[in-house]
Parts: sequence; C-alpha cells; structure tokens
Amino acid sequence: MERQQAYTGRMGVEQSLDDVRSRLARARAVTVLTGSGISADSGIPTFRGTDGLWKTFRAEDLATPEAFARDPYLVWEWYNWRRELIAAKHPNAAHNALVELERRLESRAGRFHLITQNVDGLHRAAGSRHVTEIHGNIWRVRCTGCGDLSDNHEVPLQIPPMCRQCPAMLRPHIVWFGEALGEEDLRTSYEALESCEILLIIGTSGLVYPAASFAPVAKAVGAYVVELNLETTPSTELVDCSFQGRAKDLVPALLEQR
Ligand code: BV8
Ligand code: ZN
Repeated sequence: MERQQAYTGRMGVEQSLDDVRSRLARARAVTVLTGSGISADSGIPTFRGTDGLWKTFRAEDLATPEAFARDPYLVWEWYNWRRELIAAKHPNAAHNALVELERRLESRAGRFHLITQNVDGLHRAAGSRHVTEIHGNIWRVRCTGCGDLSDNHEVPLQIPPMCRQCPAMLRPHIVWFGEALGEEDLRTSYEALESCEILLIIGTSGLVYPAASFAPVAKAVGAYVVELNLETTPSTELVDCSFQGRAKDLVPALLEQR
C-alpha cells in the first residue's frame, strides 16, 4: 500500500492506523462522510482537483437553478455526459470496505451511517445500506412541474427528458448551488453526526456547505474524527487524526484484522 505521512501527532503512521483500527473495532456508532475523492479511485473525476470538473466547467453555468432556467439543454447535455462516464464505473476497495464496516457494526448491534456528497450512487451499488445522499443522485430525475421523482438509468437520455405524468420537463434530482438540501436528509445526517463515537471523513475538500460544517458538529459531541485524503484540507487542523493517501488503500487498511 502507498502510505504517505500522517498528521497524527507523535505517533507513527502504523501506530496511528492501529489506534484507529482498535477504536473502530470497539465503537458502537460510526458515521462516515464521503466526497468525490472516494470515487476518484473508480475513475470518476473529482470537482476541484487538477483534473477536476470545476477546472474545465463553470459551476455557475451548469450546477445552479439559474443555469437550468437559462439553458436546460446545456445542463442536460453535461449531466448526460457524466451519466455516460459514471455508468461504466464500479465501486472500488474503499466503497467495499465501508460495506464491511457497516456489516461489522451491525453484527454487534452498533450503528453505522454513511453521509455522501457524491451523486454517483456507488455506495449503494457496493451494498452500503444506511446511506444519505445529501446532494442527490444522478440516476434519479424530478419533474419541474408536478415534482414526481423516479429512477432513470437511460444512457444517453433523450434531451430534454419530459415527465410522463404532466407536460413539464424533468431535471436531475441533484442539489445545485444555492438550493436547500432535503430536510429529511439533513435531519438524518445531523442525528448521525450528533450520536457517533467516530466520524470518518473520506476524500472531500471540505469546501462546500453545509457538509463542510459536519466535522465540527461531531467534534462538539466528543466524537473522534479521522480524515482520510490525498492532501490536507481545512478540516485537517480540527480532526483528531489525519492520514494522507488514497481512499482505496487507506479505508481497507483501517479494517485489517491483526
Ligand atoms: C445551501 C452539484 C442554503 C453538482 C454540488 C460563501 C460562503 C459559504 C457558503 C457559501 C458561499 N456561497 C455559497 C455558499 C453555499 C454553497 C457553498 O458551500 N459554496 C461553496 C463552494 C462556497 N452551498 C450551497 O449552495 C448548498 N446549499 O447552502 O443552501 C439554502 C437554504 C435555504 C434555501 C435555499 C438555500 C448546496 C451545495 C450543493 C452543491 N452541489 N453538486 C453535481 O454534482 O452535479 S457540489 C459538489 O461539491 C459536489 O456535489 C461534491 O460532492 C461537493 C463537494 O466536493 P468534494 O466531493 O469534496 O470534491 P472536491 O473535488 O472538492 O474534493 C475532492 C477531495 O478528494 C480533495 O480533497 C482531494 O484531495 C481528495 N482526493 C482526490 N483523490 C483522492 C482523494 N482522497 C482520497 N483518495 C483519493 N484517491
Ligand atoms: Zn410532471
């Protein structure tokens, strides 16, 4: 495994990994927050990295309600392109390790909750069950007229996709910038953050709100917060333990049984 330095105080990386492993083995409630870095290892581009989507495209032109109102064709073309890209990708070792972590927690009557900012659906595809997709799901569409919500896996979608219940256009069931997150999703997320013993934050730059404020919420209730990322982030300063490396190496490493 490629293991980079870890900002873990005086402990060495191996010792710190061991410490987190034993905490995870004892914990009764674990919450996980993921971002696009976990799917980068499946070949899906992140948003803000060197090859990130926001380096080539402007969020204001594609991921806001104003952009959709101005040019729904352009926005749908972009989502069609991303749907095509994601359809060919599969969960990686990090997604699978989180499924195993959930299984272990449940086998000892513990609680596991996964909050993801990713819209690719790979956590559910891997088999994670307690998942809240706070920014929506690229495989769901919502009617701009009657609000009807449905699964849609057509690739490519005919543009613009129209509702079957009414004459209005469909939109991606994704939370765009400037839009409120789902109330139920937020409630479930805060419950999971306020009741966890350990929060794992995996592959997120921690720049987009409200997810960017989740680490302090868990810290405030005394949770042990661990960050796994290729790089340091604004959250690194506040977490208890931070490992730099690829999610596909680090997450399985935390579950190794020795
Ligand atoms: C809301 C849609 C209120 C696109 C997405 C000024 C100050 C503070 C806040 C704001 C502000 N201006 C506006 C806001 C609010 C805004 C916001 O936070 N903006 C930021 C950018 C400043 N937030 C909102 O608008 C939210 N809504 O606040 O509502 C409200 C209330 C009532 C009524 C109305 C409104 C809505 C936010 C939703 C945004 N939606 N997606 C789409 O996906 O189609 S955002 C986009 O960013 C993605 O969804 C993504 O999930 C999310 C987070 O990004 P990351 O996943 O972290 O990805 P990123 O590329 O940044 O980082 C990748 C990380 O992975 C890096 O750290 C990298 O090192 C690491 N990595 C890479 N490879 C690996 C790895 N780590 C491990 N292993 C690897 N292999
Ligand atoms: Zn409709």
